[in-house]
Amino acid sequence: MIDIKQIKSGNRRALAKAITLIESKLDTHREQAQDLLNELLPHTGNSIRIGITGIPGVGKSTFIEAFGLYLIEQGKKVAVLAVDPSSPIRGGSILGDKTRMENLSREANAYIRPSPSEGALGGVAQKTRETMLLCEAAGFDVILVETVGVGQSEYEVAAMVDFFLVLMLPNAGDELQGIKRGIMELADALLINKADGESINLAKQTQQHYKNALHLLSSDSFWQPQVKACSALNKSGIHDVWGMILDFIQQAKENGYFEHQREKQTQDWLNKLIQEMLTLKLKQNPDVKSKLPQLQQDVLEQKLTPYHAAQQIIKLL
Ligand SMILES: Nc1nc2c(ncn2[C@@H]2O[C@H](COP(=O)(O)OP(=O)(O)O)[C@@H](O)[C@H]2O)c(=O)[nH]1
Ligand SMILES: [Mg+2]
Repeated sequence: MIDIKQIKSGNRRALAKAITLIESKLDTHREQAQDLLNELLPHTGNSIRIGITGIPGVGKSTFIEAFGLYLIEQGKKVAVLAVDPSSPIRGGSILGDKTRMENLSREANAYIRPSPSEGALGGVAQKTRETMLLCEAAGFDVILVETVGVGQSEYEVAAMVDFFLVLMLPNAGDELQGIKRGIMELADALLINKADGESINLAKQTQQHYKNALHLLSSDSFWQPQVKACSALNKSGIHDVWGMILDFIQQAKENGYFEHQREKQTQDWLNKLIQEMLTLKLKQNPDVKSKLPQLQQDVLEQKLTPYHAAQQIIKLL
């Protein structure tokens, strides 16, 4: 059994075990995991949750290593999690990247967890959320959630963090760099990475370009999204990024936005789970199972409207 006290004292093995339980597909494990989370819940919420996204190759892993090491120097405990639904195909993104985060992964105050390959209820993002809570209970004060900015997962990550950071390449001409406009609008900051060597000037131009572009996006928030530049490779600009995030958190806490956003996120999460549980219950209901094929057939043969078929199914619950 997993010892709550050990998790709370930051025991890595206990934490790893708990996360494995969270990620398990077995129903019994899921029950145990939820019981565990329930007990730990009062000890969660005390971290700064940062989402990091960007197209492959932009330097997320390199940045996370540099940023993570910097935070550890500042006395923080840093957990790195990933939401990456594409990982089963590619064999685990962050896992391969662990070599790139070699220095960080050796730190006692860092914990790197690759993306769970599959999510049951709530999907992969659900498990990442729950893992985040476990890490908070274990005393991690900064949680970095990485996602590859090419799918749906970045929306899910944005919905579970306090600050959402989008990494970009120095490339003023190419306007959106494969990052969807919707993602830009979620960003609390854009970070032009690889601002080093011959790219320094281009990075500055890109920074200005996005400053102008973001200025056009009207915002009724207290926070005007920032555009920064850094070199994850040379570890420059990292301090500035952290300063900006601290600034954001301080302001957000003062004006109530921080708490409000977390509440909203939890509410949305609850609603999503209710929907999913309903769907699951429906699928597993024996009456539904036995009646559905015939109803489907009737609908296909135009003997019954889809509305009536759906009604009959719902009545079975
Ligand atoms: N010049 C330069 N190269 C970088 C920087 N950050 C990352 N890279 C390189 O870009 C490539 C992709 O980096 P990686 O961190 O794996 O990107 P990810 O796919 O977004 O995780 C690697 O070869 C890195 O060494 C940087 O700040 N400057
Ligand atoms: Mg990577």
